Amino acid sequence: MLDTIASILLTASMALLWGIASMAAGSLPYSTTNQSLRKKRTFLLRIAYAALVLSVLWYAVVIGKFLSSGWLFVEGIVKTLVPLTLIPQLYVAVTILPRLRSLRDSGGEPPRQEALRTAAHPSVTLSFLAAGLASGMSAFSTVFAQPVLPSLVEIAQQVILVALLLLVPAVFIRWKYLKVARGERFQHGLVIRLLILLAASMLTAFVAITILVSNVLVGVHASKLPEASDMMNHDRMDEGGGAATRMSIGSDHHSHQQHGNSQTGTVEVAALTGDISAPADVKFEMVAQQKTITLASGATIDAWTYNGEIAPELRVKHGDMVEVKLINQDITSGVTIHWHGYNVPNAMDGVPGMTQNVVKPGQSFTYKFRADQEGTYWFHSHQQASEQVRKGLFGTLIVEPKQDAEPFDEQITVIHHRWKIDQGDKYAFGQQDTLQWKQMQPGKKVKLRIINAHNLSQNYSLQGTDFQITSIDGVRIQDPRLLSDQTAFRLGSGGRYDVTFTMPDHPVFFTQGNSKNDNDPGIVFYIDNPSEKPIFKAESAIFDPSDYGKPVVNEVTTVNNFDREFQMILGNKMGFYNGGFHFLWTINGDVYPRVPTLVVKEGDKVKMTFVNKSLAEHPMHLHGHHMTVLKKNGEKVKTPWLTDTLNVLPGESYEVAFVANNPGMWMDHCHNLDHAATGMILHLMYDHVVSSYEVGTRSGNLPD
Ligand SMILES: [Cu+2]
Repeated sequence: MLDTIASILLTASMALLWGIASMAAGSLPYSTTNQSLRKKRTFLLRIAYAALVLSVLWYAVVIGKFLSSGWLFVEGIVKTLVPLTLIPQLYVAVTILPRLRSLRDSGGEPPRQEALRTAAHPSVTLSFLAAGLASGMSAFSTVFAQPVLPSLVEIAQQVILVALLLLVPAVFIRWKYLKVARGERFQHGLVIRLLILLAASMLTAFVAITILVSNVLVGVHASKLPEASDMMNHDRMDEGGGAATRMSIGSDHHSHQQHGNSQTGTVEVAALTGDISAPADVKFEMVAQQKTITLASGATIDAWTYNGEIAPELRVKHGDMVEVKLINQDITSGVTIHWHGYNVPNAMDGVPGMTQNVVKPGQSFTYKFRADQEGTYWFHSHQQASEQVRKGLFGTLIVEPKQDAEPFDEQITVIHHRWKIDQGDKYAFGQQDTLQWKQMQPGKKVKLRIINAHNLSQNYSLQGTDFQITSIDGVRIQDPRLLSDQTAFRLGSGGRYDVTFTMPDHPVFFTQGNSKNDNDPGIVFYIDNPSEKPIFKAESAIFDPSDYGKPVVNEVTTVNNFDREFQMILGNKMGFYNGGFHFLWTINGDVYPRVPTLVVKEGDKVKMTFVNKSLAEHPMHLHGHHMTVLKKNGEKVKTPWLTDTLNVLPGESYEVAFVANNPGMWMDHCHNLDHAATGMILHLMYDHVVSSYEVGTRSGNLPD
């Protein structure tokens, strides 16, 4: 963050100084006396040295970033902006500045022809201008589009851009030089000189605007999402450096053949249901419907709900065969149910256009799967999820242990959401948007199942008691140590923690952030006096899962050679998505559908590296698999842990791994659903899986 601000300030100042230097250089040939030539030259040299010092500082910032955060954080800059600025500046430092320093003082008036010729030579002003443009483009890029692993084409585009912008000034500068070379003196007064400068500037601006407008038009057009696309038509594939897959070999796969074929070994997504022949142990019905909901404070929301409720709970036993019939009553854009973090077979994953067609009003779809993961999960619609989840199309899925009931006296599910009401945003635990008071006797064991169901990452705190975090994203932590109430914990969007404590002989307070406001959601556990709240103490630490409990040991924690390795640089830029101009959150510099699809073979051990170079947190959610976190910021974590939604903070990098053991086509996206809605999405695809679903407005399947 600091390095980004420093880079912006430094490159912008460099651009300014080089701009002043080029204007000063342009005025050298107008000198009528040796004294004025000398004065202008001295001024020019000072400005140029200052610009060079700033650029050295900027390179130092880049080197500092490399040393502190690693190569992946600077690769894009080093491969584009550094050479772009270094080349003209080196040229200035090595050839132009010595020439200007050696301008001979002829001692007479007016200045000698030779000195004026040297000063007017086009290479002088043009190289200053080039340095200025390169610095300006670097500042622009740092603000609007941090470069990520540029291709040769992109580098060529930048060089051509600089050349085009220099075209008009070059014509003027050369005209002046030829005049000086012919021995003509400049008689222009200040007004004429300003007019010449104005004409040159306006023509250059015209070129710049033409380039900008054509870029915008091309960008708008190119970013429009097609009316229909299927997942088989990705032009861009990333095989993660592993053995060739069916996708690159070609075969029948990439063509129009879209049905499973036992001879070629391909299988259709719709056939990936898992074994659901057994009768259901539990059956539910979920009716998607619009409903006006009143929050605890009295505020009302025009919600979109399942069963007319906020966060209905599905509670089942580990091992149950679960059947959920989704019926859409009146949600016009259609709905689905995605089982967040639950690694169901692909056909049950609830992503419209990938694993099923969206369920339109009057239609239904039945999900059936074995509840073979115990723990705290949630579900939500994956059709235009940024809007539908915000409006309330979500619920909780609690899978209890098969036999022994858990030794808790009280289990509370806290689904944290942010509602849009007329007055703005309102945080709530489900429907409870104000403080709740719960009586609890000392010695009682309490379990909070905390789910972050809104888009922003959130700190939580439990005041007045030591506690344990007993599971992360539904997965139990072995030997979790006690944490003091001075430890806050942070959940990215979609993430879940189970938090347990034994009620002490004084009140306990669970709250979002460090809110002391009674109009914010929170739960006070009291003994007899329902008004006494613990005095809030600011936390001094934040829970770190990379050093907690017993390390996870599994198939990917012990391998050194992965079958495939993928890298995802999370960034931001100003750009276009589906014809609109947005502040984009990018993966490897691009947004859906231009981010390559990751292709794996069943059984592959896969490593993924997330590098967050952007200015925001990104909870990265991979469907269908839990990821084992192996490294954080380049260092092995003490306790590898399992997650389905890894919150990556700005400046952080993580290495995670998983076994490709759940064939299908899976989304992998940022669970800040507003980020996903403008393209922070990619896909993971097994090379033998084919699909006949399509995404786009034609089918109405809009799976962000
Ligand atoms: Cu994001």
